[in-house]
Amino acid sequence: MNKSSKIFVAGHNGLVGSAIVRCLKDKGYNNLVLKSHNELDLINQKDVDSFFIKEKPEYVFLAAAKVGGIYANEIYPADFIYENLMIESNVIKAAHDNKIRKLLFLGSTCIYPKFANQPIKENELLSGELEETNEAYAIAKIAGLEMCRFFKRQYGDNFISCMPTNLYGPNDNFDLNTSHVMPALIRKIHEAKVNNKKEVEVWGTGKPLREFLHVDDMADGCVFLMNNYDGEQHVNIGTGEEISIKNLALLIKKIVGYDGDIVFDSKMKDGTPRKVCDVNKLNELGWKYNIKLHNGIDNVYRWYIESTKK
Ligand code: GFB
Repeated sequence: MNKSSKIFVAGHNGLVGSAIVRCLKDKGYNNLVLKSHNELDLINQKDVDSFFIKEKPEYVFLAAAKVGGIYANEIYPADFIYENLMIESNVIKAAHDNKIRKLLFLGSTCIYPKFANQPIKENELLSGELEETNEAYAIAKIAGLEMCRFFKRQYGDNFISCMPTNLYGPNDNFDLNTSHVMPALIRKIHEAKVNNKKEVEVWGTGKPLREFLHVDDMADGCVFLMNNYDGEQHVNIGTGEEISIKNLALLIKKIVGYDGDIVFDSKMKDGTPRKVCDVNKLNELGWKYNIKLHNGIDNVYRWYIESTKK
């Protein structure tokens, strides 16, 4: 990409898309095409085709998706598989039809088998059964990365894919039912502190291990891949480090300055026991993450306080 390249960031208002826009602007890319959900419904193929014919972007970051945490995935599987398949099919096909220069598709490390060898290498894909709590989303994301791979193979389109690990950062979803664990615990522990609650309830056993990458690091990794990678296989983006949900809750408790108790609700599901990704492929390409977990959580907590000020 050069600084005046026309770049479409699909999903620019979300956690991931807004970070990619911040990163592109910081690096001096000033010709961005941004359409909100109301301006462009990516589920409607005719609207997507007309948009691409009119705007003719050169580069596309496909960050738009229907996303959510373990509970949202469990209660809305049909919405997760349908909306994500429609978004990715419409954008990838329109990108092909309009011969755009390059597209980066963003998936998630939940595409890997529940009991994949850890750390998870890219070639573990489709080597075993999926984690049932996010199977619908995972199948949609697997379809998206395979669609990119097959359009590259059949037509020579320069469509690449990356699989970020669990992400967190500003503009995250803090709704306690549909969010991921990081924003949920930041909000729950903050509200317990403010309201002098004796304890905070964490879902599951606290035993699962998760890897967390700050979304500003993820965005930097995506711009790096757009400029430096043209391979057929997808690329993991992560830190290669993991933490238990229990220790994550204790870390957030320390950062927030909450002195109540952390208790566990074992009626809620744990989901996959581990999903730390192997980041050697990306490291060997020349990119590593920067934002350490403690600093990242501190950054998001300060953003959350500012954004919830009355
Ligand atoms: O982040 P999370 O919802 O999704 O849950 P996954 C991670 C772990 O945190 C699970 C536990 O073991 C949850 O039970 N947890 C504890 C909580 N307290 C809470 C809470 O208050 N809220 C939430 N949400 N979790 C997601 C997939 O899996 O990974 C998505 O469902 C996506 O589709 C994402 O792929 C990257 O990490 O289990």
